[in-house]
Amino acid sequence: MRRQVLAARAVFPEAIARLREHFDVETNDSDEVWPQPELIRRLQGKAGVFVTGTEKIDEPLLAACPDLRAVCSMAVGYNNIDVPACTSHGVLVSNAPDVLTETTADFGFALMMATARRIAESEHFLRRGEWTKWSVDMFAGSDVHGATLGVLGMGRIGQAIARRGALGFGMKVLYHNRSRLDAAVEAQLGARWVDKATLLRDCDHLVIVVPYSAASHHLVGTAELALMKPTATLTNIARGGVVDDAALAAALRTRRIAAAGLDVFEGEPQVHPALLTVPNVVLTPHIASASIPTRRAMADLAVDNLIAALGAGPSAGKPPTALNPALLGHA
Ligand code: 8YV
Repeated sequence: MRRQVLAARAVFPEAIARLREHFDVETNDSDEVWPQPELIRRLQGKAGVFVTGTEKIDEPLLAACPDLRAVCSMAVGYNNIDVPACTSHGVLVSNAPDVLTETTADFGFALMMATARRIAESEHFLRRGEWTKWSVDMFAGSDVHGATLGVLGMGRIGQAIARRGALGFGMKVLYHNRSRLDAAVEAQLGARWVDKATLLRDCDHLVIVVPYSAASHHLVGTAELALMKPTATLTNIARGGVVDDAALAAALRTRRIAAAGLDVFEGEPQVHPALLTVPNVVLTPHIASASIPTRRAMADLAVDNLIAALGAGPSAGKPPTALNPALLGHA
């Protein structure tokens, strides 16, 4: 009998077709995020599930879905999945690293530049019909080239941003990360490790790229914003919750820092109302990885993982990007 899997969000038809070569597939054609009881109900009898960053896979769900053997996500961040709980239930988990690194770094850089050069704010001004004359300091922002870039979180995406800054824009690159990079990698990126306070104090443009966890909750709040230059910008492409959005909105309103670019929010898709009222912030709806080729590659990688995790396809038993590979062979 063919095994059953669930695709918990709508995804490219080609990805679903690949799953259908091996499994009976239930899809989410309305693409609504199912409430937890509904997700649990639909997972009954399913051996695997294709998820995105919007599904919560936790202990109660796992306890209620005893047939589940694989949870394969098309996101690189997996704070929505309790991996240790999955492991203890014998459920293989995979994420989607690497395929989105460069696309996400492009977007982080674009958001940082839009923030520094006040692109959204000036566009809104133009659309409102308020542009009646040129003036010398109209929407004058700060330079990106030659400035000091601060990267908070130096994983794959952080490194790709550092490379863009150093090689493309002649930026001085500082970074803070729990673990330091090898000296050779630091030299290649032209990046220097500093403690978090020094990073906040010395950078002109802070880009946040740390994964969300209890340890990174509100990593940047009032105290950290107080250390930054009043001319500095902050860009968050990591996860909502890494930045205290209320504190950031206050810092933007009082011009404690110059501007911010945000692609992720606490409680998204809700956005802190105070952020919607300050002009010096560029807001985007969690789209840093959203180029068509990259979203296809992310979906394909999740499908590869799901097929292999459930013992089918050419890589049967060897899902390429498993997060709890100790379970391999038990799927
Ligand atoms: C995704 C992301 O768009 O990969 C991640 O961790 O945050 C984004 O690339 C989203 O989570 C897809 O589910």
